[in-house]
Amino acid sequence: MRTQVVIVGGGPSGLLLGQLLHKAGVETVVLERQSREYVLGRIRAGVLERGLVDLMGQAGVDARMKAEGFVHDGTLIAYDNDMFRVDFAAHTDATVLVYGQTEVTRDLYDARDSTGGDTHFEVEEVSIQDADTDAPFVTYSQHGQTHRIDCDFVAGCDGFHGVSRKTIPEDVRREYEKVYPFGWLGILSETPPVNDELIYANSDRGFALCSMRNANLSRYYIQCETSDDPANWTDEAFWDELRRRIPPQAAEALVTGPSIEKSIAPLRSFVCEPMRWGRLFLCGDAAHIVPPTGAKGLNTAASDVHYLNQGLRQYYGEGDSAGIDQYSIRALARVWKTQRFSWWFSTLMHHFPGQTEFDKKMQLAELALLRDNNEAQAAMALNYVGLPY
Ligand code: FAS
Ligand code: PHB
Repeated sequence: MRTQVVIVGGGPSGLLLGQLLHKAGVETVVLERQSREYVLGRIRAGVLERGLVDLMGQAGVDARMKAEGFVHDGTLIAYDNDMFRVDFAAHTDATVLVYGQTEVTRDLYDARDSTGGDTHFEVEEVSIQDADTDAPFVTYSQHGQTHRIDCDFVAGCDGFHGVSRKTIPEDVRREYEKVYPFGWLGILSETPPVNDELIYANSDRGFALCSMRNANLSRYYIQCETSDDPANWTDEAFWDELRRRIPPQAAEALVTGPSIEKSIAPLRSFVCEPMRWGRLFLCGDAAHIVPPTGAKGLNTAASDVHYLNQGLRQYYGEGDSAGIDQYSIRALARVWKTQRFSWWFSTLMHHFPGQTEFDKKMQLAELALLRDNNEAQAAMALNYVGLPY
């Protein structure tokens, strides 16, 4: 079998790239390790930057998100039993869209089906071969059969635990990592959100986040021990702890109900350089991970896809390889800026084990600056709505 671009990974990065390349007449094959149901069962990101919304429009997949997503032009920051608002519209010309990653992925799968995209689910033993030559190929097995796909390029969109990053030789790769000493325990509940905008809370008991998916589907997180287990938490214990971490006016307004999903995500900052090796390009979580505090994981995957889509269109459309040659440099320039914002916001909002009274004072001073200073709010707003591509 032969195709132009093999995309390893059928998550949002791979599917969005596949749809954008389809629009340019570039043929792709998507190889996904899990079943479609499994992929669509993951509960992950909730806030979309303008750049991702625009890309979904370019891919012709934005109708439902525009009809069902919630436009947010600000967010609340809570500390010291009170809250203040960061007004995105006052500082930027942009807003964010609250629309779950699950729905983004569902829309992209539906579009791929309708455009006849070739997607193989539940593949195993994917192996990227000869990526450092002009004739790369990918082998994989499925239902006991081994297959080979010859191609021009491979897009490694297979997430942090995929095979693509590890295909780049260790002596070529440089990896940067910071592991945070806590995780996020998240729940989904069929209850009305506590507020019509997100609430990020810094409390002495730890971080909390009040988010949502729609008018009757709320998403809440509390900072937890890295060794914690969702099974340790009854719904009642979760709600009680959440109430202790958000200001009284929010705690009193909280509508609780049974959780329909409960999971713990570890927090890490991670970047792999370069994001290209020969004819292999890394996109999204395959190349970088951020703590979800700044809602940058999915959104930084989108800017990678933007740069790679541009480069491949230039290659196939004009025979010019400048775009793909610049891919890693262009993508990493924005990756490091979203890493910085995610690290800054995570450091500001969480209670670090062993943090000193001085550390706490630094957090409170930074929060007071953010509350009172126009330029500090502008800097946060610009990063939150999404730096330009
Ligand atoms: P993904 O990991 O989404 O997709 C990779 C795909 O590749 C998967 O479907 C996987 O099954 C497949 N794959 C893996 N190995 C393979 C192989 N060898 N062969 C074939 N396929 C393979 N971001 C936010 O902005 N906000 C959040 O709240 C948030 N919460 C998160 C919670 C968790 C538990 C995790 C893990 C991530 C979270 N993220 C969050 C980040 C997340 O949204 C990612 O940034 C986003 O999924 C990135 O998309 P992809 O790059 O497509 O990677
Ligand atoms: C979510 O709704 O899942 C969400 C929102 C904002 C974040 C992280 C997660 O920063």
